Amino acid sequence: MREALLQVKEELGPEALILRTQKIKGSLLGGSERWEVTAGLEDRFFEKPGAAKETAPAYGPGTRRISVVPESVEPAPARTAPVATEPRRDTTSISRDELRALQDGIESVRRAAEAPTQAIAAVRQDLGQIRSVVSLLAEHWKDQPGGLPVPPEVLPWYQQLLKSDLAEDLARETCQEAAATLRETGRDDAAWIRMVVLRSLAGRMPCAPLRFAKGRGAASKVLFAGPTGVGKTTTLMKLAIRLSRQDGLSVGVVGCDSYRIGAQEQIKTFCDVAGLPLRIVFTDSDLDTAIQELSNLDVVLVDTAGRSPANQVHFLELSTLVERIKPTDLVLVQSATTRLRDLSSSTRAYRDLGPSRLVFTKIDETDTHGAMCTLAARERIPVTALCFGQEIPEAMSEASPDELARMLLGDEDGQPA
Ligand SMILES: Nc1nc2c(ncn2[C@@H]2O[C@H](COP(=O)(O)OP(=O)(O)OP(=O)(O)O)[C@@H](O)[C@H]2O)c(=O)[nH]1
Ligand SMILES: [Mg+2]
Repeated sequence: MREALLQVKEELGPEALILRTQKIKGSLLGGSERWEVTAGLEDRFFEKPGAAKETAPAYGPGTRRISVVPESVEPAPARTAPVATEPRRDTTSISRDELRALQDGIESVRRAAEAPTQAIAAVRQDLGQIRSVVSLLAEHWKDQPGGLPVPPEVLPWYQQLLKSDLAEDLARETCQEAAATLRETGRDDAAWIRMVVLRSLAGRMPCAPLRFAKGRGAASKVLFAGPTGVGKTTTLMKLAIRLSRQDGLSVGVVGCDSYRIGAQEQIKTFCDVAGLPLRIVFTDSDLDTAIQELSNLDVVLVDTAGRSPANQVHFLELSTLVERIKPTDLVLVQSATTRLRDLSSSTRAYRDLGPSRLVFTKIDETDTHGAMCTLAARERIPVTALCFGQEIPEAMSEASPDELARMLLGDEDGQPA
């Protein structure tokens, strides 16, 4: 019986329906006992799209009658007799084992037939849930003054930007501008929508490299400032190596951090290894001398102690230092792991010192980069470099608007998560 059912599945597939099973006894002339299973497929499996429905019985075209002789009861000599003779059928007697085998077989065929149906049911259920979430969202936005914040075609990107912690007003303006461009171009395929959103976002990200002239005779002075422990000294070291090794500039370092234990060791070890001239300063006159001595180099990088903007005495010291050095560029270093509120308040405090560039560090330590992008866009201080690790100088790249935008939107061919 099992063999017959397996043959049914093999010939007609898992959709096969068992119409009838019958045990056929062997005849006196030598025919062996066997099972006959009549199975069929619904007409839909045979219809061509658009073909007129026939009046044939529902299981007509695919119906098969399959007879199987059970191995255990096959008598060897019976083979000699012609099998063309119609066997005598007895549909009344069936053993308990045979009945169980029959039920098992029917059950396995039923399960096989139901498997795709269950998968479709699961997808339907998921779709139903998604639909109800979307309608809940739409309901929520409907009650907001003005309805949806952005047109529906860019709504998923708007949500993606919010998820990456970009400020709501920036996300909304970005997507509204993108939607206006989409309307103008008349294209609405997914890749194009992403491109237009990326352009709109990149346009809000101010970036500018730091470039220095060679052999000018007067050193450009670049001062690094920022909150404690954000990676000022590490960034300075990365830049020092880049400028000296890659750009071929003569670079000197001034260490002004006499505050933190180990700060001088840190920068001294680095300069020894990198072969760069270093001056450690403690007093104003030390500072004047150091700057004077290194003034014939192309670039002098000045490391300062981390200062909390909340500590007014420390901050005053830093202001005095900046006044004295009059740096060509003041690089404000901020960590990408800091939340927007703190980034904004500390940047506001450093504003008075006139930062000309921003560097974001520790990008490797967070997946959400919206806060730092919001800061750059709002403060309009050009971002010059992005640092994403402790390795010197590898873990640093020049910042570009496209790169910042991609950090929020995800991969090239990706869609909103
Ligand atoms: N993961 C990661 N760690 C970094 C990055 N930049 C710096 N660090 C690490 O952060 C720690 C502090 O770095 P420093 O360069 O000493 O920071 P700082 O701002 O000079 O610190 P203070 O001078 O004490 O204010 C060190 O362990 C660095 O290796 C970065 O981009 N990613
Ligand atoms: Mg430091």
